[in-house]
Amino acid sequence: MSALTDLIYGGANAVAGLTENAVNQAVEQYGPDKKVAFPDTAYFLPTIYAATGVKVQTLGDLPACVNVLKSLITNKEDLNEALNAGLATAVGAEILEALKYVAQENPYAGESGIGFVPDPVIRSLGVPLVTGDIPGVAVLLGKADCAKDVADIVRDYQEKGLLTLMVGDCIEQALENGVRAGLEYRVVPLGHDVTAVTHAVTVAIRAGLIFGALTPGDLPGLLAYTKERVPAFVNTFGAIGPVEVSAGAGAIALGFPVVVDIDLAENQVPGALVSVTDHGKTAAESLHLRHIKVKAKAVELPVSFAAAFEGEIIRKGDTYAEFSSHLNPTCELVTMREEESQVEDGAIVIDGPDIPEGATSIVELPLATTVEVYGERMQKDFESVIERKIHAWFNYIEGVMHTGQRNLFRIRISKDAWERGLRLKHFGEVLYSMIKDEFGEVVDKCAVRLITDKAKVDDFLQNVAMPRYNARDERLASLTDESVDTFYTCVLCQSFAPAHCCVVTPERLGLCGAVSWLDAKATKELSDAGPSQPIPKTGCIDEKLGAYESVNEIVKEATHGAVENVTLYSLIQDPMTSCGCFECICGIEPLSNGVIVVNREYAGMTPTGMTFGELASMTGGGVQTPGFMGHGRHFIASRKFIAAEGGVRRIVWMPKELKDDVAARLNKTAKEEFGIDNFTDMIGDETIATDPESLMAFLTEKNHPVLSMDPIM
Ligand code: SF4
Ligand code: NI
Ligand code: CU1
Repeated sequence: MSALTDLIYGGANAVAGLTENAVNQAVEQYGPDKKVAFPDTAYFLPTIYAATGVKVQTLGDLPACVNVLKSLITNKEDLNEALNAGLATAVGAEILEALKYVAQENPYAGESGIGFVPDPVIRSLGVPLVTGDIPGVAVLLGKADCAKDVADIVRDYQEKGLLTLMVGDCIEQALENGVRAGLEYRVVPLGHDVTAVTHAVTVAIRAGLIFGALTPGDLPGLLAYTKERVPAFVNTFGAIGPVEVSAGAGAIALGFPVVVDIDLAENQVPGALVSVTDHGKTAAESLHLRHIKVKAKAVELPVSFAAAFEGEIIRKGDTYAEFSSHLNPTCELVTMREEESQVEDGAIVIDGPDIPEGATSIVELPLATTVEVYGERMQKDFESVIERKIHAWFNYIEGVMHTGQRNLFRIRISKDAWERGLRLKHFGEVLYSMIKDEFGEVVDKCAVRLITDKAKVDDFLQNVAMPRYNARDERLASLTDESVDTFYTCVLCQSFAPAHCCVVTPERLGLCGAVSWLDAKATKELSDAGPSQPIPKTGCIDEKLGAYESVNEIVKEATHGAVENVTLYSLIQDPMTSCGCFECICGIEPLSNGVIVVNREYAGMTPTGMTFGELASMTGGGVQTPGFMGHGRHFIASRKFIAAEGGVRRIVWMPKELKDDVAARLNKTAKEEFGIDNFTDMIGDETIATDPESLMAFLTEKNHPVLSMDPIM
């Protein structure tokens, strides 16, 4: 037997033995009826569920899984057979980790790792993955001979936008060398035991279940999905024993190349298991092996500039300078100019005092971030599309936090970034470079002026920015589905959900919440063959349902025949499909005859008896599930929200945070469309009821309009 297959089988057999013992012991200790589950998932033990279709719910379900696991270990001298044994190791690790959750409610409390990654987190990664903001996922395992090397590699991945998942002592090695960890930094420590690698594996597997509409039990389908659609790879550090090698074999079986930092000599498997002994080359070689392309950086700064820093929070005590609407006039505005000569391309001007050097307390300044663009194909409608990106771009700067938009925002620059040389002019460079990079098709010329003179900011805010915001709001309010003759598709999510297509209309944004009709229109202008294509509004079949021949035709084509009929406004009749990254889901609440709406962030129970995760698992992967539908937050207050079933009047329950967030707009819609006052006061939330009976009592007390409506189905 070759040394490699020898090692794989050795590890797989060892894990199988450990798993069998642990399962027997747990059954003995807790009894076969004891529940076993990972937190916040609708996919049971995901590897077992996806590979075999078995829904493990109690300890008594596990012995049969152990037998399946053992049957995968054939000990035959053949690399593919050995890779299957690697899958057995993955299953064993999953069971061993699940048993930790039987013994303790949160076995990872007090650990530097987070353990199991909940479903909503995976859903939230959908959009950045499809847009290439997260170009790939790195799984780091083990302990390197040099801690600083690990930190350098993680930082390299971070700067390239990758998501890094870490298992083992490499976690401390990175943290001790200044790497900041957390989902917001795209660096997530999973745990120290080698079995914690299962928490990386199930992320890939659930991606298939959530977005790919995989049939549980379809193992070949699963392996094809992870290989083709999940851009992950593994780096191991330090000496690796049989267990690590067999876990690596499992990764290879899923299509993820493994780069080790020891010399494997003839045991390497080209394209799949590779030795890179120079840590300086680990990252580049890994990306090459997985064919991950990283967008070239459009801008050079004294600090990092990457999507990985988007969620970074800068506390007051760490702040060097701040531009805050609470203390000073502020605004940001992108305006289009009609004449080429009006815009001096590349001009970056600071109009007013710059941030002073050597300040001993927080510098507070006014700021008007003004951008003027000219382009032959530029349209006024694209101003807001570009302007909204300022938030993301400024946040990409390491050591900078941006919240808010328009005339209400706060920007903080950290002391650390300041010391490293970040200055105000760099903000101008970021805007110029990113606008040229992302909007080059429509922007020929671009000039940035950062106004910090208080009187000038005030003047600009009152006389230029506010009137422009108001004009845009009027335009948006007049943009209805009736007023336009074109809708748009968005198929960006097809890289994960091949059968999914969003139809974006002025009153119905994409379900991820990130693509409005204006965005889709701009996307079409930016890239002719891109993810958004126009749908002429022709061949109306049923106005109330929002059924159009043209929509059906184009969606059918865009989904390669997977979806034949789609309505724009119905939850029941051919509802729009879901990919998996929806912000909210709505579903029928049968007792009240209404619908509940739940957002991804809400982890508690709903009156349907299902959590967000469980509801979400009912739809996704481009499948139509009448009665359940993913949608964007903003859609809730739309006149078109399930208009075919009677509109927003059907909403009977929302988590409190969501209800409060949409209250003003939702109340306005309810009043305008149905003459209902203070509608949200009639809608339940988790502080009122989480079961249908108490909810019903509340609705009756409030005389909720749904009580006098026709049955929803
Ligand atoms: Fe994905 Fe739809 Fe959002 Fe496009 S609009 S990114 S397809 S969820
Ligand atoms: Ni290659
Ligand atoms: Cu999506």
